[in-house]
Parts: sequence; structure tokens; C-alpha cells
Amino acid sequence: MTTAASRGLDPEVYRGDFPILSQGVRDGRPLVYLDNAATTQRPRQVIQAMVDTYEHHYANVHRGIHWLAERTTELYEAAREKVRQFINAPAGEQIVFTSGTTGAINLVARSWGDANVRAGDEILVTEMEHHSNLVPWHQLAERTGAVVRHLPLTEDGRLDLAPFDALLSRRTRLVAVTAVSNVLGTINPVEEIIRRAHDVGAVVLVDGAQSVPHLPTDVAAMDVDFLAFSGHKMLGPSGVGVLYGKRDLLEAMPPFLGGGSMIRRVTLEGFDPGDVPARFEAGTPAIVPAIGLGAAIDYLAAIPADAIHEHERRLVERAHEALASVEGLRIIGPPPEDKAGIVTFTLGRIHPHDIAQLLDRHNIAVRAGHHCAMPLHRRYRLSATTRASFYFYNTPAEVDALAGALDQVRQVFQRRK
Ligand code: C6P
Repeated sequence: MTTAASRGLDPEVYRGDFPILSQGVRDGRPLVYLDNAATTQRPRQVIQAMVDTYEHHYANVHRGIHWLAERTTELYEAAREKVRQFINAPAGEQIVFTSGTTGAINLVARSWGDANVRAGDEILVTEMEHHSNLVPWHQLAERTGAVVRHLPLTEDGRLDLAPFDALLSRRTRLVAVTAVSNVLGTINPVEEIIRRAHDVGAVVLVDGAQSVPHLPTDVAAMDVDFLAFSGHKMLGPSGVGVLYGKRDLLEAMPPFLGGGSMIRRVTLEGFDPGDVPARFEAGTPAIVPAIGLGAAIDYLAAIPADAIHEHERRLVERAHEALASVEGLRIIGPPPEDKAGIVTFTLGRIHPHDIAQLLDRHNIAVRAGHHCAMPLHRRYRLSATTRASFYFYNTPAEVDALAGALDQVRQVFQRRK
């Protein structure tokens, strides 16, 4: 059977929609944007949706009686519905707009965590988590006396599930795991993790920052309790993200931030919280970014998610092959078939910041550093790495440009020796 994925995706069909990809020329070199795990670029349709809102449909939401406020509220709520459909959530009430993945995870740690975690309870994370999925749990442990434990990594960049059963117990209140590593690209077996965690009564939070933009996501099929992700990593603007939660969990959670919109009634003596999701959206929300995220989802939903994944996998395969010919280059992480569109590497003893700076002279944008994953780097006895990360608009020619430029970087440093 021919599927959308097997037919392949032609990035040229989409590149024209992204003004920055054609306007980012420097010294005659076109921009090769390979920093998509940090943030993606936006197509004209998303930028225009936000301009249109400011020009024609802008007022505050859930407050005004005037028609303009009603129109903006409709657009804001339509964006929530688009998110719901995109991840197959049962109801719009289960979609909470946050400031991003970080905001979503902190909301769970503060609200669900403070209400449910006690001294001696355990929170299980993994050695490959982004700091956003580690620090909030350390903070929760500091507040409550709970203990943070972790699943280790294998040498080739996968989760080591061997000690999982021994680590899981009735004391485990929460398992917090990323669906895709932002450094290694590893795609984790989250459905299996969720199933096994549920067997001991633990709640599971999946960090979807690097998976929702790149892989098909179905929260109902996953049976996940909480899913967090960011708009700016999936063609949307920064400043908006999403927390999906199971309805019974969200409804039992106390509000975290207090203020306008999150209440049913306020007196001088106290307040009654509003229903979900308003209970968790105190104050004026990121109105235009949320509408922009809705437009980003319209754009993404028109491209089969499995075709995006397959295209990125082919780019990663090509990168693994091409980069292997660069002397001294070592890729950190599993083979292409187990990864999303991320290739992280070291090149001899050249500092990753120097590599990124020299690649920048070729107008190739990558990220260098610890990528907000210090424990992961420590695991591989590294302080920093260089990372190229792809999206559906990247081309095989860009991968080749990266490999060619890296070989020149190597030669520059060899000459300096
Ligand atoms: N990773 C990267 O270059 P925010 O900043 O809240 O939108 O997303 C945080 C976050 C959480 N989890 C994972 C797996 C992530 O990759 C990120 C963001 C970027 O890798 C910026 S540090």
C-alpha cells in the first residue's frame, strides 16, 4: 500500500511559504536553518493570521460584551479546538493554554504536585530530560520531601528500561519522561512506560516539546495523563504552549496562578475557582499567539504527520552517512531508525561553540552547548555538543552543505595545530 509517508514529502512545496528561508541570505549564502529543535520558523500563513487578528479582530477574551471581544474569544477558543483535534483529546476543556512546555510542566508540578505528593513519595524522571522536566520536580521534592529517582541511559543513547520495574513502586507518584530527546533525538517507548507506570498507580507526564511537532500524537491512544508542548517548536509563535490533562486529574487540581478569569466568585474573604481550563488561565492570556498556534496547526494538519517523520528520518540517515566521512566526528545517540530529526555530535577536540561559529560563517545555523540537558551530557562525559535539528522544510542539499562545511571546520583546526 502506498502511504503519504512512503510517497515522500517534497520540502520545496513548503519552503516558499517561509519568508525567512529565502530572505536569510548573508554574504551571498542562503540560510541553512538547522536549529529547529530550539525553535522552528513560521510560514506566511501563521504570520498573516496574527497580523489579521491585530488589524481586524483584537480585543481581550472572555470579558467583553462588545462584538469585537466576542469575535476574538471565538478565534481564541477555535484555536483550542484545533489543538484538541490535533492531539485527539476528548474535550476542549482538557487543553490548557500555557506559556510553553516549561509553563505547562511547572503548572503540573505546582498544582497537581503540591496537592498529591508527600514526603517519602517518589518522582521518576530519566537521565535524558531537558531541565524543564527536571528542575520543577527537584523543586517539588524540596517543598515536599519527596525523592527524585531516574532511569539511566544506555551507551548508545536509549533509555535503559532494565531497572524500570525495580524503580517503580507504590511510592512512585509520577513518571516524567520526554517522548523525544532534544539532544539525542531518541524516540522513547512512552506507551510502554505509561502502561507500566499505570500498573503501580503512578501518573505519567510526557514532555512532548520535541515529539508533537514531528510525530503523530494521539493522547487518547497513548492513555497519557499529562502532555506538555510548545507552540514555537511547531510553526507557531513563542509565548504559547499547551498542557493536555485527563479530565479527572485537571478537575481535582487547585489553581496555581490567581487572578482574573480563573474564578467563579470572589469576596473579600476568599474565592471559588472557576472550571477547567479557565481555572489555569489566570490573567489576560497570550491571545494572538494562541490564535497563531491555531493557524500553525491548520498548516501542519494538512501535511500527514507520518510523512513529516519519514522525511526527517531520511534527512537523519543522510546526515549519519555524510557526517561519518568527516574525520574525527562522533555522533552521540542511537541509529537513524530510532530517532526523530536530530543529529548531535562532537568533532575531535574542537569546542562546539567554535564549530557553531564557523558554521555560521557558512550561514548554517546549529546549536552548541549543553542544550539544557546537563545530566545527559555528564552521562557521556561531555560538557557540550553541537546539534543539527531538522524540520519538514529542510532538504537533502542542506544536509550535504552541513557535512561539507564541517569538513572545512576540521581542516581549519588541523591547519592551526
Ligand atoms: N528545548 C532546545 O534547543 P520551552 O522553552 O518551554 O518552549 O521548551 C522547553 C523544553 C522542554 N522539553 C524539551 C524536550 C525541550 O526540547 C525544550 C526546549 C530547546 O533544545 C530550547 S532549550
